[in-house]
Amino acid sequence: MTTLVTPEEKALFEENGYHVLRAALTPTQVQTYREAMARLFLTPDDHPYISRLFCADIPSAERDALNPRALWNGFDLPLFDDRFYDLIFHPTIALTMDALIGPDLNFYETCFVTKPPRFPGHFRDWHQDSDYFDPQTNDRNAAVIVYLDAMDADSGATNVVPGSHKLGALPHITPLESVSSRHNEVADKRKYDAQGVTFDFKAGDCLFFLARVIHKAGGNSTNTSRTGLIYNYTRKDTFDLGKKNQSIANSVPITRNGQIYRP
Ligand SMILES: O=C(O)CCC(=O)C(=O)O
Repeated sequence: MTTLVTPEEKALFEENGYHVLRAALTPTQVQTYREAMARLFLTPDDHPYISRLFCADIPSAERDALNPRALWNGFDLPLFDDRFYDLIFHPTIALTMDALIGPDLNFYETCFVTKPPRFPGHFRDWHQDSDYFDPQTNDRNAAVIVYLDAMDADSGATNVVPGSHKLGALPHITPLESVSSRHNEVADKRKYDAQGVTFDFKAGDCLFFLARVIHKAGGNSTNTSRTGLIYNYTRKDTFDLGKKNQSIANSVPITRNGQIYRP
């Protein structure tokens, strides 16, 4: 098996809490998931699981024609398209995650985040994903963002605060701005602006980061939507000590002994 993560990259991941992998998806694979997202964007209002999808408050006239409901976030993606289930087992992604937080992974949660045209930089502001998951038996819970569109500092690229996983669990609040995600964010968020770093992502690139790393979605000042698929994995001995996460595919075995698990 090819080494997907070098010892130096693993050491940097433990130090900074994140790892960038370029071209994890082929252009054909990117197209497959873009088509699945295009279908999800057209989910009708009477779909039984519509409550798993969230709309941004964007006037109809300003919406992206391909995303008429102005969806910006959604969970449990396999409810909407089998292709989102397949992605969980993508060998390059799952085995890279195994090398970073494993050995031996189970699945935890699926979601997407779309940054529509003129998405504000504070809309999905600084937070730790672990605020939704704590308490867990250990910190081996990490997300991978799979970029389906190019994103840079002006078009929605994710920002991370290097080393911030070492701060432990920080207090979170509901955003105070009138236009916002209404999702949890760190209480004193503006102090992280100067510490954040971002990247120039191409479609098919991936960003892996521990659930305790402080991160945010960048603003999008362009005229086109930018989407990332965000999948969380845990090491198999990472358990919820509070309410059990009941997301689709939660606790499904993904890697064992350095290989993709196949029943
Ligand atoms: O899409 C991004 O760039 C980050 C989104 C995010 O952090 C989240 O919604 O938890």
